Amino acid sequence: MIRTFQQHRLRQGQLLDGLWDFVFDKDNRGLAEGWQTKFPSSHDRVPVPACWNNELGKFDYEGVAWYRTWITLEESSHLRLLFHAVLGHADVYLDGNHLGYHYGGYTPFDFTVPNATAGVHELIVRTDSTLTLNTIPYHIVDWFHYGGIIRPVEVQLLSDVSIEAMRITYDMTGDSSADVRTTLTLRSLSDTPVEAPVTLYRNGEIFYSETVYLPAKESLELNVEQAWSGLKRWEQEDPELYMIRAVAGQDDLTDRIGFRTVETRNKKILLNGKELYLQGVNRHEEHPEWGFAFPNKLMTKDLDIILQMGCNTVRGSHYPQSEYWLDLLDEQGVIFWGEIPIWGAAFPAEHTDDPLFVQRALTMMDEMIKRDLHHPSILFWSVHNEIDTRSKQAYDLSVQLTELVRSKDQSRLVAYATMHPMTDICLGLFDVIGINYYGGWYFGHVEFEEMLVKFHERCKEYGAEHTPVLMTEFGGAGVYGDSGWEPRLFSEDYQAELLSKSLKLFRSDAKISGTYVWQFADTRADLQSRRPHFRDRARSFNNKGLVNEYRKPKLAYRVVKGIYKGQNDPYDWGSTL
Ligand code: ADA
Repeated sequence: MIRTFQQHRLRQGQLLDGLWDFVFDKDNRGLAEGWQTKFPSSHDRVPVPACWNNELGKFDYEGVAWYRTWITLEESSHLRLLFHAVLGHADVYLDGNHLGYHYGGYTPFDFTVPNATAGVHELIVRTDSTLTLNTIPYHIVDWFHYGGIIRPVEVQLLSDVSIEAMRITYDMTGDSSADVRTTLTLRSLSDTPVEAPVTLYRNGEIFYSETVYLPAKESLELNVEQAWSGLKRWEQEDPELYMIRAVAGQDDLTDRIGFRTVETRNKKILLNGKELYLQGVNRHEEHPEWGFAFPNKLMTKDLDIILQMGCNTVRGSHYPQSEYWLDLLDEQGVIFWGEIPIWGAAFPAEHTDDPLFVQRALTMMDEMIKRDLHHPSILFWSVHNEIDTRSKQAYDLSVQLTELVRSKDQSRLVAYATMHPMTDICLGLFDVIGINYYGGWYFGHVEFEEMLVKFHERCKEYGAEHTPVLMTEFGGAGVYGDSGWEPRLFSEDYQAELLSKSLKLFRSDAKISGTYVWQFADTRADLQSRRPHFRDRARSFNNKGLVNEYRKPKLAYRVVKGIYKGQNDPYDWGSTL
């Protein structure tokens, strides 16, 4: 399932899950040799959705690969092909015709083929996972960048009138009342003008209906504005959700919303007017067996573990995570920080303004907001992580991205994570500042308090004295199972002690509104054979997880849980770390 609930009851559709024909195209020979030679009889088959790097013998391939499957139509129909996520570049062909191209990795894209004929159709996808200086992420990145069709592909049959999009926004006008705007984009694929009855439901009850007229092959926007009362807010302890369903002619679409406000005041983040203290972890949606094609069942387990340790928030490091995951967070009242994969610890400033890179960044941001707009759990849209925010290029990129976000969605806070708190020139551009700080791991620990005093001074200089600050990353590696009597680097003991000390420090600073431990689970690091970076990643993993890659708890998990749950830290660390 893509969501935890069904989005369509009338629209027919099917997931194209299963084994697809598959070939690598190492030398990028493309179409020149024709479709048949692309799939010689010896071609492989791989599962979709999946990452090819998880299959035997394909571990370290980065580059072009072709996928093929077949679609059978009983009768002529309007076809919609919906790709929920394909890593990197994707070109889609139906019966040899190029339907289009998408660049991205974690957001959906779709193509409509009106009047597709009855019979069997060949669907081919060319993907390219190559990372370069202007891809997002760019080629140096601290996670294993897989390749493949990582989320489901859906084939839907559209009726003559279909619902292309539904956008619901609101302004709270009181504790339990809101002005609600619902915008439906309807599309006609009919050769003649059509009329369609439209009905909107809230939790199964009609709140609007009208008959609309659509000229042949045109789209129409229907705007409904209403004042709603008797609403229950989405609160962390009681996350009330509302199902909104649109039916237009033979088509339907359901989504889910929650009513809440989020604002900042005097360095605090307020949810429904109440001050929040955030206790969280950074979570990659990654697993050694599935890569980024993360199964729903494991999402439930991840969330159980995260809730059990007393978290009320998760940072989706470093890319848009599955819609199913966001649904679970909505249902459990867990706050989410969403971001796009601009990961810049080593990204040279002079490439940050490459027009193609900027264009890709804006598109990714736009697509993420479009996809996730209705999730009440998302409070933060974060535009980049650890880029060189001392540079003019990063400043300009931040201006463009923050402007885009604010023009698309004003119901959330615009954020970023900086690794240059003492030299950052972008502090004044955001609603929330995240600091990534690896004291005690990459450098000494103790300067932090002094640094923070100076940092708060700098915030004043940049007009950010009231901007809330979150510790968005901190931690150290602890190899699962390596424990002993002393906190050696890379031992579970060292990691646990470092996190205990860091958390106590950050939690004692009233100007910090929350913490995200780096990280929830160990994740695969980039291939060292492919690129010479991250050679300190023992086992080729980023071992800073509180649990290992199979979700087994380390000492640090128990220590952070103790702190987040307000119990005393039972460990007498006794070292001078
Ligand atoms: C950075 C980065 C993370 C991870 C971390 C680390 O802050 O944002 O993705 O690489 O450092 O482990 O060093």
